[in-house]
Amino acid sequence: MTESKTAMITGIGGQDGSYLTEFLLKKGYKVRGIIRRGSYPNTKRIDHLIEKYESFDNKGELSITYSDLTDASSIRNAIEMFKPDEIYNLAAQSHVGISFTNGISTFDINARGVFRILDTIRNKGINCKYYQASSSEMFGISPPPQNESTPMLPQSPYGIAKLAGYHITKMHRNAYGMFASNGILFNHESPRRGVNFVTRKITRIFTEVILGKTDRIVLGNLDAKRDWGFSGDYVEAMWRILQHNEPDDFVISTGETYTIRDFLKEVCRNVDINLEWKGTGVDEIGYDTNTGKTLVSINPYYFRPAEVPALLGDSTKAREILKWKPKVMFKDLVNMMLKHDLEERGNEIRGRPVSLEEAKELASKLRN
Ligand code: NAP
Ligand code: G4F
Repeated sequence: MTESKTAMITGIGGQDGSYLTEFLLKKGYKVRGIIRRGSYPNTKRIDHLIEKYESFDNKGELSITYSDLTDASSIRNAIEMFKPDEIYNLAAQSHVGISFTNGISTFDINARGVFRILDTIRNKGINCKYYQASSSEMFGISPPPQNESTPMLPQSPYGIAKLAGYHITKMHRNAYGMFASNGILFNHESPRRGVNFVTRKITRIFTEVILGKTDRIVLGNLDAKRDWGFSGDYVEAMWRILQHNEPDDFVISTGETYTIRDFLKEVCRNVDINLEWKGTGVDEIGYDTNTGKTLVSINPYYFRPAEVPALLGDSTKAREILKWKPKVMFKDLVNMMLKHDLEERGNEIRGRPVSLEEAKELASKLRN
C-alpha cells in the first residue's frame, strides 16, 4: 500500500480552507493546518472535521497547530513538524475594503508571508509542492475578460500585496526550480463566506429583513461586476494545479459576470419579489414593486477609495490542461446561500429553520 500524502493548509479555518480540508480528507490525504491565535474561536468552519478527525500526535488524519504568517519561526516550526508533500497557502487578510485601512499588516501577511513560507521550504530543503492563493483582484482596472496574459493593474493594498505574492511565487519557481504555482482565482462564495463580503452580507441581511429583525440592506457600490463561483468547486482546482506535471499559473473562474444589483435582484427573485430602483447617487434605493417596501439603500461608508469595476475570468487554460470546470453557477449559488441563511438565521432568530416557501409568504407581507 502506498503511504498517503500530507497536505499543509495555511488559513485552514477560512472559507476555502474548510472546503479544501474536506476535499483532501476524502482523497485520503493527511491534512495539517495552521491557525493563528484569536480571542474568539476561529475554527467554526472546521469544528465538524476537528471533532471527527483530529489527533494530537501528528500521525492521524487531521492535526492543527498555532502559527502565524507574520511569525517566520512559527512557520518554520510548523513546516518542519508536518513535513508536507503539498502546501496550500490560503492564509490572508482577504478583505479588499479593509486593506485600505490596514494596508501594512495586509502587506505583511499577504506578501511577506508568502516569502517566509517559500524561504523556509528552500532553505530547509523540504521537498514539497507549493500552491499560492492569488487573486483576480490583481487585474484591477484591466478590462475584462482577464486571463493569464492580461496586464495586472491592482487598485488596492490587498491587490498589490497579492501581486507581490504572485511574483514571489513565480520567482521561486524560475530562480530555484521549485514546484510553486499560482491559482488566480476569481471571486468564490458559499454559505461559509465571511459575513462582510458583499454576497454573504446580502443573503444574511436579506434574511433578517424577511424575519423582521432589520429594516433594509445598506451597501456601497452596486455597479461593480464580479465573476462569482462556488468555493467548493474552486478548491478542487487548487488540488489539480498541484497534480499537474509541472508548476504553472492558472486562472479559475466561471466565465460569467454580474453586478451587485444583479445579485440583489436574484436573491429577491427567489422569494418572488420584483426589485426595482429609483433615485440617483447615494439617494438611490431598491424597492419591492408589489409592496413599495424599501429593501436596499446606499451608504458611502461602504465605497472604496479605489474600485475594481469589472472582473470576468477566461479560464480556458485550466479547462483544457487541468480538465477543471465549475459545477455551480450564479443562480444555484445565490439559491444555496439564501437557503442556508434562512436556515441558520431562522434558527438563531426564531428558534427554527425557515424554508424558502415560508420566506416567500413572509416576503409578500413586507411593508415600509
Ligand atoms: P478567508 O475566509 O478570509 O480565510 C483566510 C484565512 O486566513 C482565515 O482562516 C484567517 O484566520 C487566516 N489568516 C489571516 N491572517 C493570518 C495570519 N497572519 N496567519 C495565519 N493565518 C491567517 O478567505 P478565503 O475566502 O477562504 O480565501 C482563501 C485565500 O484565497 C485567501 O488568501 C484569499 O486572499 C484568496 N482568494 C480568495 C478569493 C475569494 O473570492 N474567496 C478569491 C481569490 C483569492 P482567522 O480566521 O483567524 O482570521
Ligand atoms: O465581496 P467583496 O468585498 O469582494 P472583492 O472586493 O471583490 O474581493 C473578494 O474577491 C477577490 C477576488 O477578486 C478576493 F481576492 C478577495 O479576497 C475577496 O474574496 O466586494 C465585491 C464588490 C466590490 O466592488 C465592493 O465595492 O461589492 C462591492 N460592495 C458594495 N457594497 C460591497 C458592499 N462590498 C462589501 N464587502 N460590502 C458592501 O457593503
